[in-house]
Amino acid sequence: MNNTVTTSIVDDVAVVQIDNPPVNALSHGVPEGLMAAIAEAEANPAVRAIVILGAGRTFVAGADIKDLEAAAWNSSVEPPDIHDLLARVEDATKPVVIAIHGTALGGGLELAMAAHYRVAVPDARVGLPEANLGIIPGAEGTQRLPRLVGVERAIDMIVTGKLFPVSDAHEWGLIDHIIDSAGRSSGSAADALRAGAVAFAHDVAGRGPHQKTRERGDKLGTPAENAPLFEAGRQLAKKVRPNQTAPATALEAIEAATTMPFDRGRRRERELAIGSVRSPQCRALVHAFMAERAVAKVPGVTDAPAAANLPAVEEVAIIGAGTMGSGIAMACANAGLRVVLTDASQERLDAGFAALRKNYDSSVKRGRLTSADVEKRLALVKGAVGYDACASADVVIEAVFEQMALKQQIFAALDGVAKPGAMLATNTSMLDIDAIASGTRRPESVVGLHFFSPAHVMRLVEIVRGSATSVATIASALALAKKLGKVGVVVKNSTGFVGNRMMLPYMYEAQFLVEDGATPEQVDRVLTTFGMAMGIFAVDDLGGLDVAWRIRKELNQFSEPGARRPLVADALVEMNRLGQKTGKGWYKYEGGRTPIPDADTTAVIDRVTAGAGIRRRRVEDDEIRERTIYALINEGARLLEEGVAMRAADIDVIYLTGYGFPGFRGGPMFHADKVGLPKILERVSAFHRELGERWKPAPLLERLVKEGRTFRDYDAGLMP
Ligand code: 3H9
Repeated sequence: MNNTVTTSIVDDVAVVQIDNPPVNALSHGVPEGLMAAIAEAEANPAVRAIVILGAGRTFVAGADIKDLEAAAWNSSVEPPDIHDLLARVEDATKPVVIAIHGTALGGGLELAMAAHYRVAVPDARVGLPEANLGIIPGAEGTQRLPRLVGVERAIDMIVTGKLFPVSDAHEWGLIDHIIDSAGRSSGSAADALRAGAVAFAHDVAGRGPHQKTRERGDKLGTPAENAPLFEAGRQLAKKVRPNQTAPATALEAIEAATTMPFDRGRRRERELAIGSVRSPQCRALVHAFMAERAVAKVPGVTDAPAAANLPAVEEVAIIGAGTMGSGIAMACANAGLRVVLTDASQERLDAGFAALRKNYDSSVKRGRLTSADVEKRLALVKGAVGYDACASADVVIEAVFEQMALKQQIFAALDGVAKPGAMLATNTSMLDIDAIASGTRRPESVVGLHFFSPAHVMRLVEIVRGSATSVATIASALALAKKLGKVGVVVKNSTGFVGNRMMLPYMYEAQFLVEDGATPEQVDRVLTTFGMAMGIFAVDDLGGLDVAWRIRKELNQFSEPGARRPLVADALVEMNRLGQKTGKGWYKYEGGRTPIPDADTTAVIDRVTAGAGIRRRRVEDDEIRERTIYALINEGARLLEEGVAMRAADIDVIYLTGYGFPGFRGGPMFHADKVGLPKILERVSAFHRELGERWKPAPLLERLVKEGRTFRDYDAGLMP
């Protein structure tokens, strides 16, 4: 036995506990420990049943993702294989009961399905989220799940990768018993789980024989019954995971469960699982998982003494009840924080509350919240005109127009109102944090919290560190993002920070491609085929063409001699074709949100380019993909070198969580490594020669190529 698995005997039940923080992953040593514990319990005549449970916050979150990562990158490393453990559990001579709290995920649920019984506390959840990592459930999950819940449900669980409440799982036959601790007057939830599981195990010990899942076939259906279910599964995969390979592979494995005896089926699953682990998509998605967790750790901030004792955040004041302000209010109320939403007039405040109410109503319509939930959340939000109501807030978030003078005026006023130590945040997406902070006597408390629209939905928050922002303020901002269920990425103050600074060259390159001869719909098709959630022209129409137009003016962009200006975009704004809000932009909209290609846009493009002497030509899809995606990457390399982004992986997280970059490509910088930096540099250099200075290769890109290194090496500190 090892120290991650320990056994205690309670009455006639052996309680085997897995203690492998933080989430009891099945790392090396855990399966071995469990097998030894089962052998010992079988040999002990005083034991009649075995309970397996997890210590700490959860049951088992699956295979250790670090082991998966090692196997994904190195073909001489075997992917985790727990077949021996599963067989040992299922063939145990005494009944094995798995007791679930927190979550049973991936290999954790697969272990549970090999046991004879599964019990859980009411708030536990279960799922097979392997597809999120680009792999299939490879510990016999594709074989046992359809036996327990039927083929249709198994397909849904595995393709979506969703987590389900145990009440559902109980209904489907996946969980045998829910431990109701409501009547208990004392003791912790862990005590309730342990006591409930022991009582259940004691009870079933006398019953026998104990069903082995692998011997069941009653829910597997016939080929004729299953054919339409697999077809529906393929359609579902296309819809929820477009371009991803793991769901189709998983369907093949589930199909094997329905056509082969268990042992052959599980061998087929293993072959398919190994293929999925070795896939580029697995590498990319595991990178995305790890990177998302790595951004929460900022050297010099989260490990600093100041981060150990942060003041609690209970109340947030928001200045500006527009789209962003009311979205942020909703995000805060959803996290249980008290909110004071303020604006300069009652009229604007009323509009903000109306927007808040509308968003909540749509959550109710979609079945995400009950009316009672909504009322509880709305009760947390109070309205006020003027700044005085910000006095009791722990955090003040300014979310007004992008106008420096107005923001400076607000921060100066806040200085006199906000309580000492309060975080003073601005939701600016472009402006200089230091200039905003300069009007206060407490620039150390000023930070950028760049939320993305709609703020109650989008997961990304860029946390912008000004030159005076204190370590405690940054640490508090990270903690706040986590509390809101968002991914906070710390970046340095710079025009457009990371996300928007990369976005502009990407967007303008797309516009130049259209001027050169492509169409908006061709560019958008190439980008969505690449995997972007939306095409850039559809995005521009959604946000409004006037946004970038204002930025062009405010920043005096394209003023350097010889710079190419986006002429068509300017012309569309001048014609008041601002996008969805005016019914026309790059596309036209007929009442809905669906972009429809518009002959009038083509006419504008023809007129403007002819006037500028641009000879339009046929533009191939490859050129579109390279000029847009490589523009992102080249700018990303500059941001890294300037220290605006700390790590290449931070840029990836920003693009994955805020800009619709496809997870299965791991983010722009990860994608660059995969394409190969020499190839990227070669194309960027060619564009530099053909298209001008905007394509000047980033010095870091040149350096990495010269040294034969990647962005991943750069992050690992592997620079010579
Ligand atoms: C699998 O099981 C394959 C099988 O089919 C075949 C096997 C033979 N391993 O997310 P959090 C770490 S594939 C290692 O911030 P939360 C995470 O890195 C696996 N580490 O917490 C972080 O570390 P740190 C299928 C893991 O409360 C810490 O735990 N399973 C693993 O918001 C806290 O994580 C999954 O895909 C792991 N499996 O959410 C489940 N999981 O503190 C993936 C987490 O150093 N995990 N860590 O930054 C999750 O969905 C969430 O982490 C969970 C907790 C819901 C568990």
